[in-house]
Amino acid sequence: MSKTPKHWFISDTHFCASRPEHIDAFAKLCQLPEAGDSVLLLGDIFEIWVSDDLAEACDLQIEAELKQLTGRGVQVYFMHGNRDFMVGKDFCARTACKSLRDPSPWTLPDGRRCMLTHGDWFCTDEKSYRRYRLIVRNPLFQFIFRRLPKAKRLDIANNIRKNSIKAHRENGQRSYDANAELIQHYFDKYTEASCIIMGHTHLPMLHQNQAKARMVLGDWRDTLWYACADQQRGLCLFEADLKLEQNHCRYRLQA
Ligand SMILES: [Mn+2]
Repeated sequence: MSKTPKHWFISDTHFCASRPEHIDAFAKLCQLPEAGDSVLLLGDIFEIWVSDDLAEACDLQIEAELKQLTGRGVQVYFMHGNRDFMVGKDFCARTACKSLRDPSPWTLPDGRRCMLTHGDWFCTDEKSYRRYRLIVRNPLFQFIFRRLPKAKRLDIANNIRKNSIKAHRENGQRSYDANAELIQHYFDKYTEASCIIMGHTHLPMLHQNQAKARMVLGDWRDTLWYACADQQRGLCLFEADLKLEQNHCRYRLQA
């Protein structure tokens, strides 16, 4: 008898060498999905990704976990965030992850139609970031960037990282939330979905407005966030400790 599949959603883990406990936690989390389940990585999984040929040791540990997941029959999908938008074909070939466009439609096990997105394009209140996004997501920029020498690429990446940290400090949290009008407009005009699942803002929450819902996944710091959907329970957003010993369903969208 086949069991009903589960769908797992994770974003904004920002994996980097300075937080090895997050990498250990990810290895534990990867034990939970079973063959036939889907894992959806919705952006900013890596703190920074310069190019597939410059993956660092901690990145390779994550790749190994993903390869192990896909190797035992779990479908893993990778969507770019604003930190790891340079993840490319070689990464997908090494891990057997499928790349997922932003946004992408998705149907949960209970039949609910969703829209998956990293979510940064909903954060329109932040002008300098909008300009940055137009440049770095441009295919011509990426074409040129990939052909620069390694040292130059690392240099540019480090500058991007520094500016991003600086912008966070100067703007504070507020301007980073999604634009509510834009979300409403998107629901009204551009999608049949009744639910958006997104990350990016680091403000984990289930927003519900009549029949429409928006689940925002959380980032990984002193606790971990992930969502899991199945046929019976609907979609739950969990917060767990770093050892994954205590998992609490903080928000739930009923099936
Ligand atoms: Mn982001």
